[in-house]
Amino acid sequence: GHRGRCLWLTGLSGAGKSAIADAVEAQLNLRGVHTYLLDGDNVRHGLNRDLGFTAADRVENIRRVAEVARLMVDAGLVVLVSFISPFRAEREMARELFGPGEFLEIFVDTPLAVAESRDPKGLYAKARAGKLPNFTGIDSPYEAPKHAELRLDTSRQSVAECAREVLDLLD
Ligand code: GGZ
Repeated sequence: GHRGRCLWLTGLSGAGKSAIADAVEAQLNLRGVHTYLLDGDNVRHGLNRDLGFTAADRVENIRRVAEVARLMVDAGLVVLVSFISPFRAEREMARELFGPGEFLEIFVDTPLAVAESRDPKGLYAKARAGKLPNFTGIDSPYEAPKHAELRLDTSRQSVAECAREVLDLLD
């Protein structure tokens, strides 16, 4: 059988985390690997509906997500975690919940200018206009990983190429 793993994607809004996670998950499912995708859509509307985007709320958001991922990895799943997760300390806390080789940190290092130019939901424009405070990359920090297992950049590589690199890392 397959051993559970946590694939932790971190990066700015609009960096391409969800697209890469979706592509990796589809490939794993084709191979019969059981996966679960944890992201804002299924977590911030349920388990973490009490949390917003202050620094303290992001810390708690990531703490709960890491604990849920830990449980799912115990159950043997390959868990894809797709959150900005902007703070190094919380990503390190997440890593420490896992055994050697179980936690793979994937830094989606698409430049801010590119992520901002995509702006599919108009959130960067709102943030620049001062209508959305604490926006990551604008007036809330993003701390880049120093020891990520993989660094990707969707302005230089296609989503399919990024997904391939993640799958190669797993094998
Ligand atoms: C950053 C925000 C904010 C603020 C709402 N800052 O591109 P999206 O829209 O779909 O993904 C972003 C998502 C980030 O939530 P996370 O749970 O991943 O963040 S964290 O890990 O920091 O807790 C964005 C939207 O929520 N969004 N307000 N102020 N992104």
